Amino acid sequence: MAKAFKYRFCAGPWNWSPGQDPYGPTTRVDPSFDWKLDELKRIGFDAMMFHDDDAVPNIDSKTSAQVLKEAKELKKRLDGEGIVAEMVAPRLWFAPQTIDGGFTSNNKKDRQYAIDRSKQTIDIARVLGTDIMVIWLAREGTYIRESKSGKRSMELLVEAFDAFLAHDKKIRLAIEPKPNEPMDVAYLPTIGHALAIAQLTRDPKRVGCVIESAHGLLAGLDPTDEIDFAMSFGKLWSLHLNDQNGLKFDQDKPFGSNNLRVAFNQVRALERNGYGRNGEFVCFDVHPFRTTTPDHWSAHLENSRNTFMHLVAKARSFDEKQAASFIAQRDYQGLDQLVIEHLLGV
Ligand code: XUL
Ligand code: MN
Repeated sequence: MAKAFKYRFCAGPWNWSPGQDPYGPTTRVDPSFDWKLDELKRIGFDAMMFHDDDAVPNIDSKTSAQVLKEAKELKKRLDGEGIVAEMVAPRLWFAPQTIDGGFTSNNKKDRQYAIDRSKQTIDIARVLGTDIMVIWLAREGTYIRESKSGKRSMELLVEAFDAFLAHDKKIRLAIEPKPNEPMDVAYLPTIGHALAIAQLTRDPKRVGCVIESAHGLLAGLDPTDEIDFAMSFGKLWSLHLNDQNGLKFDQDKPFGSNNLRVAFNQVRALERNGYGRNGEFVCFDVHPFRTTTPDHWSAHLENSRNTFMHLVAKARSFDEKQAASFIAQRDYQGLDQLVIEHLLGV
């Protein structure tokens, strides 16, 4: 474990959300992009992740030339501030064309909209200097399973991914799986599904994944296993750390907020596997609590980073020799208490 290694941190503009939920309106006035960029710098983060319409607002009302012009202006702006664009993701789930899904919609014209918009996202990524397009397959699934053929949906996903890989010889597709919400049941619910479908594409090496802790938990999995699995394939290209209290709506809680031990194990896996050594960023896909006032508007990000760094220290100071000895004796009771007391600092 190289102790001098410095993690680099990242967040998206949507992580300063203004407090709305399905049952109530915003509780804070949405700040400007400039404010968010200043705030990202103030808290010492290194990179910003973008949806296509974070990079170019009202994107569907603009021509391709206008979109690229604005992307170039943004790139200049980011360079001036010393901030890297970590990835760009097509925000397909807001558009009227995607109410029945994007790439797996039952309507051919609407599927084409999803493909064209994603190709444009790749063009934006190229301008912003990142080779990662994150694909969260928000509406690729069903409300009732009889409405689509699962096998046909897989073919449509592969067709779309192949179109993206052909559109740009350098782009890497990072699939962000999530098992449900907004759909009842999603296609590609786990990292295993994401990496399996990669094998059906024209260039499996350029199809990998991003893990979000909460999404793994929603699938009933331990996100640590998702990390280890993806990193066994060399395919964990980004990371959305956060937390989640059981199987309910996607909570995007601060990292470690709900289960410190699960967070510790995620950090330990990242340390063991050398996450970040190929330039990957640690992103926090977290949201402020609805009650947050504007003067604490970045606390969830700073706290997530602080918790992460405390857990890095805990991972590095964990008594591996003692742990190995418990493992050799199959004394998992002893190992269990070793972890608990280490986390408690006693
Ligand atoms: C949704 C989610 C998205 C993606 C980016 O649950 O996590 O914000 O991370 O599209
Ligand atoms: Mn995410």
